[in-house]
Amino acid sequence: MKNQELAAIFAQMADVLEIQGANEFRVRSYRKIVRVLEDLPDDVETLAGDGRLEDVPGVGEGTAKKIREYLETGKIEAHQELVSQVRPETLELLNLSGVGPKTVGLLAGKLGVTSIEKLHAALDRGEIGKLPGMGEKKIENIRKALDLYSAARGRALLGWARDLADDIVGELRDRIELTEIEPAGSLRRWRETVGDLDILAVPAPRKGVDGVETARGAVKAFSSLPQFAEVLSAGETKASARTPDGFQVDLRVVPSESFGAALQYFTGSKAHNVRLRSIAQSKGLKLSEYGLFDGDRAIAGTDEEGVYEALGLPWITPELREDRGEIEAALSGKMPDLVTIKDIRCDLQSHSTFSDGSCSITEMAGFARSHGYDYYAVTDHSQSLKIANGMTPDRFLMQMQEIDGLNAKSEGFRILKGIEVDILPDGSLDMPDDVLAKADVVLASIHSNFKQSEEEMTERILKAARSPLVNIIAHPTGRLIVSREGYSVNVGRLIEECAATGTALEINSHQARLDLNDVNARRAMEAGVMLSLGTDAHHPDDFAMMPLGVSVARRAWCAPRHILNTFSCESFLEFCSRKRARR
Ligand code: DGT
Ligand code: CA
Ligand code: CA
Ligand code: ZN
Repeated sequence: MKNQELAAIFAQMADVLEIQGANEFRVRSYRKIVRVLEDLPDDVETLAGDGRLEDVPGVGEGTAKKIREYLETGKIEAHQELVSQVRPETLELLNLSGVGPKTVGLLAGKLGVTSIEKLHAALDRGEIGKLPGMGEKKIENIRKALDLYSAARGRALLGWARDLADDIVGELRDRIELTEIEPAGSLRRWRETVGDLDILAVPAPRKGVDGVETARGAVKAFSSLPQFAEVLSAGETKASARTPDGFQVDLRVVPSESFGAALQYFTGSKAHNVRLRSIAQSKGLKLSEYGLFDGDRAIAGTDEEGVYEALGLPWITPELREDRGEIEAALSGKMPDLVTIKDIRCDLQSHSTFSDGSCSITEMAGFARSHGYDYYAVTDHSQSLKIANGMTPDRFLMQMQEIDGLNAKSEGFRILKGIEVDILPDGSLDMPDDVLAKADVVLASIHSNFKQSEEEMTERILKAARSPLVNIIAHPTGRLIVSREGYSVNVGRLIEECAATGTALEINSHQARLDLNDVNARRAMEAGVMLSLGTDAHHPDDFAMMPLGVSVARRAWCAPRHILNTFSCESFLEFCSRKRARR
């Protein structure tokens, strides 16, 4: 839908005007249009086609004209004109959580702070405190936001990067014949963010053409891919290019006899490689991206398995290659039996039109079933989450009735009656117990009062975990990768409480969340807490994010038995009712 694109454009206009200190009524009128567009149930394109744009409350003649301009030309002149008045580096400051256009205007106007770098410097020089309204607390928050943003800056979300990698690999395969092509680096290890993409390729040998020429052909094909806005370099066997978003992709063309060694080397991590190299040295061997050598003689390198084997190790799955104990486990023959996507029988968090999802339960269920699942849980929001159209107890009861009806008509597939109930600021649940007791599964999570102290926040979540009705704490830390630090919950305490009460913790599998992350999920698993995977689907397409959640579970060393989604529907329901029975 064009609605969201337009909302983003008007929001940016409001931001720029506010940075410039424009008349606040003008700013407010743009913000209002943003809200109208975001909440509009109909497609603006359809409305414009029917000549009904001006009928939408809040859309005046001027706005309607701009919307039509966008629908016809793909841009709005007034927007481009406004944006050209501020530097893109200045607008980047808006990505800092808690820093709005007013603050940016102040920073730029009074201190000449017009970029992330300049903000760093100004903070170090202690200049920010001189600005009106900048107390110590606020400065501390800016510093935190800056750290968080800098750590992830220029890095892409894993899901986005994987889609890009698939596109590039597919397109390249269409254009030239390849014996091997494999994205390596952090992407192959399924790290939650990816700094740049490292692709390795072996072109197929061609009669009468030498290796140098085939390599050049591959570099040339890569350099002309439509995914790139700019080619940074293109040599004999190597090329680097950048997408329109500034994301860098490297191609390395390697000979087939060193493909395995190159794949091993460029998959990393650096820490894992350092360990492998020292194992090689201890055996009097030399490991590099060209192969494993005994003197001048290559003893492995064509495939990765061979490299590990020659070092006396089983092949180690890329998700574990972080030097977090995988070398020791491999040496002692104690590699974990990791969960795979094939073990997953359901999705345990999803939304429907009963709250902020965009499809009916029937549509979502149809898709989940065609996805190969045995069951899935509908978990709409509860009423205090107004922006998500949360359900009142009555609507939840109605929903459960509807699900009973659907289940009665279908065999071999079950829709679970679930809810994602809000944990209110005092730790109580946003739905009466007697209504929750009718559900098959209850997820509880935080969507308000993010700023509570660690003590308050932790107590708030622990209280929810202690409720016999709560089965799963959803997105337990609330972090959004890149854009929002989690709330200050003591994860260690939460894990203890969940272990004691038989409550599961979620690995929210949405690409922007992946919450719990790999490190915390591993702590939870080791403490005996069950983990639950949910894509938080608001649309059937979102179910496709499940592999991301599985990758977090794998990076957390989880076997199928640690993951609720590998259970049959009966066993899962048993898990849920066991907690209630403890009451
Ligand atoms: P990224 O791109 O920041 O998300 O992370 P990676 O892991 O993809 O890192 P990148 O692209 O800098 O390099 C790809 C792999 O190449 C890395 O995981 C391991 C290997 N590598 C790069 N530099 C070194 C190095 O100095 N020593 C060793 N042993 N390996 C390296
Ligand atoms: Ca990389
Ligand atoms: Ca790289
Ligand atoms: Zn949610």
